[in-house]
Amino acid sequence: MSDAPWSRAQFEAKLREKGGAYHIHHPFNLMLNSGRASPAQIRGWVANRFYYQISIPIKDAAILSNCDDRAVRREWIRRIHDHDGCGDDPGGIEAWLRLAEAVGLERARTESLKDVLPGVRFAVDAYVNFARRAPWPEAICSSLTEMFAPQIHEQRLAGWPQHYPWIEPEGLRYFQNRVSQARRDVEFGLATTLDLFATPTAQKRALEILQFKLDVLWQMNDAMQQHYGVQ
Ligand code: AHQ
Repeated sequence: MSDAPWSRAQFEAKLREKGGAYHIHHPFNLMLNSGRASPAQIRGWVANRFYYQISIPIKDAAILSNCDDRAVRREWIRRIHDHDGCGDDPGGIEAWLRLAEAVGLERARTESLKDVLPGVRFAVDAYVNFARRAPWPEAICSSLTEMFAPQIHEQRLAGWPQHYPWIEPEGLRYFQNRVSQARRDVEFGLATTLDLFATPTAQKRALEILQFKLDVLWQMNDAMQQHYGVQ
């Protein structure tokens, strides 16, 4: 690498260039969002992704526990409320359980984690354990796969109602909520990453961290494709 760091714009462009490896391009997701998934494949995806959803606030709490910057903690704690709920808002985990019911999964079955595949569990646990031991700026950087998330949520909202009319529309509320939450998350996470990864070595490290998280999401889909198949 040259001895001069990338400008903010160049650094952001390098991060966004990694979107080609985002799981929106995974065959299992392409099947889901093009209307080719069977009810069993959708139920499998919802049951497995539930493990990711309940792990996110644990991951974010790990970041908070490592973070000595009060201003960052004030921002980051909102993510826990987004998932666990706060006040009258039941939160994203509850919304995911509504999605589970909407696709025909029993709440108790979903919460039992009985359907969570080893490959999904290991990938999610790798993400949580990374956040536990990495310096908090690195863990913040790893959340930046959400730069690409609004598009995947919008794809589901646009396509699933006609692809899968058997799914109760109320179940899709989680995706609706995430479009704006992801945008807000990324605004803070990206600005923090662009600020704190300021040397050529640090910027290269940020790209490696983002690739790790892209691999986590990709591996989850690999495990689901292997188990539930793709047509
Ligand atoms: O629903 C998702 C979510 O709450 C989060 C939090 C964030 C993080 O902290 O890593 N990433 C993330 C993602 C969610 N949904 C995924 C999807 O495809 O529905 C996308 C995923 C991400 O892009 O990291």
